[in-house]
Amino acid sequence: MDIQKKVLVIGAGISGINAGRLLLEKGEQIILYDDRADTDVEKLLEQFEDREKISVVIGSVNEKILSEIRLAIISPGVAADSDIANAVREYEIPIWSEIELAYREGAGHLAAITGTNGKTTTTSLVGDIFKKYSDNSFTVGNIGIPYTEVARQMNDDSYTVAEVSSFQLETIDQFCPHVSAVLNVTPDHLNRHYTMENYASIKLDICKNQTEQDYLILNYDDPITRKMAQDERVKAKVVFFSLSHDLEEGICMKGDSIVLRENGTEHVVIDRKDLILLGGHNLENYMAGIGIAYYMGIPMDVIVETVKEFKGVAHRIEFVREVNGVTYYNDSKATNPDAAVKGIQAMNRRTVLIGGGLDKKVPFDDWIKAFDGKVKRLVLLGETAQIIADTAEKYGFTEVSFVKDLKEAVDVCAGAAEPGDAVLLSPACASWDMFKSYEVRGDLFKEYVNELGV
Ligand code: UMA
Repeated sequence: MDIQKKVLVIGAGISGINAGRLLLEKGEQIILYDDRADTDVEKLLEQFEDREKISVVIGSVNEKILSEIRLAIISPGVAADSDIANAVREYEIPIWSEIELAYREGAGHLAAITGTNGKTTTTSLVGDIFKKYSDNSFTVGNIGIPYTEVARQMNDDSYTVAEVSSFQLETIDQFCPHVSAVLNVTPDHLNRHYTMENYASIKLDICKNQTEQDYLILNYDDPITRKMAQDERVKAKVVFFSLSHDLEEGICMKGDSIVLRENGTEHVVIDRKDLILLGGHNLENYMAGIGIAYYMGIPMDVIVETVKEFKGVAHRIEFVREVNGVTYYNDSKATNPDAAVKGIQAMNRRTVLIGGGLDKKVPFDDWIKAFDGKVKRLVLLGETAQIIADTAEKYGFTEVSFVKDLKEAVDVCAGAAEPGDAVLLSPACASWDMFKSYEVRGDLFKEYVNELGV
């Protein structure tokens, strides 16, 4: 990267801090920008070794600063059409996503996974497969480890899997995985991307730099991802996976087994009884993960061995504890209605359900319809509490409690549930109206559940 002027890093969360550190290591001068008026600048600077080469700007950037920079690295949480991004663009300064910077600094074999749901589980599975295959592997991105944190440790032999969100794909330039995957596209983040067409289109950008040598894994059962195969941006070889169709080529079910079919050859990969994670959505995650690892060149025996051992990720329909005959599950990762549909579908008993959170302007109808007589009481908190209650009422569901915080939610659930019931935190919304992240929300839920009856 040929940069004499400064680099502006937009957003001082974990992406911005790690992008900043990488740039400083390369000898760049950086300006770190954040909106938050209460940012503790001294504490922020403590996170960098080379403090002379960094300045922090809070609130807004003036013309002088803009004239000093030639590249901006944007954090995923900052919208590509935010005031700061627009100001940078007016000066014709390129804006790269944090993953773009990491990609240019990284090396080796790269797989990247996007989709509305299942991407963390699938990324984690592929990460485990890579780890079993090679001592030189990395699992990065939206899953929680910024790509820029480890990019400079990579070499030509490294195997990396990146979970990438639409926020991160919005400002890529040359980013090019050898195998990419779009698992599914359902309503999410419409407050940021406005329309489903735009949201889906940003997701498909994952493949825009791929060539005929590369692979794009798509879900055949999702009408949006199935149609993506015909998009003019797709140059890579398309491989479909399907839970409900028998595919001539690709990954699908044959009876109870997952099979991978390629050029007339069929690999019987694994029987579903040998899988730990339950539910159709997890079979899809397994199929996608198997396809991604296979087309990354990982031997099938390594794939099968890892798939058998894979136990899933925290905050995804995670068993917490049984108290007084009531089973508590943490599904804090259900940050949109489609994920929450899967959460409630996985319950096989009467359930007291906690929902609500940040308003992403997405409809809750499908989630409420999926209650299927199982939900005994809906305990609501956060920005969307009333919106969800109104939607529920539309479908005749009125067993609703409003609570001010998660602690009260757990107490109300403990009071409402009877032995044999489940309590499920599966909010259908992002956490950011009340918590720093869905992990913090899920950890707090587990903490409160663990305090019950003590
Ligand atoms: N900020 C601004 N202006 C804005 C918005 C934010 O200055 O308009 C500042 C905030 O004040 C804060 C910083 O930016 O100081 C936060 O940056 P960020 O929101 O980009 O968050 P990071 O801490 O860098 O974490 C990001 C991802 N966060 C988001 O996409 C919102 C993390 O994904 C990811 O794990 C991490 O990078 C490492 O790659 C989280 C997530 O919830 C888990 N993602 C969404 C999802 O999964 O649905 C997309």
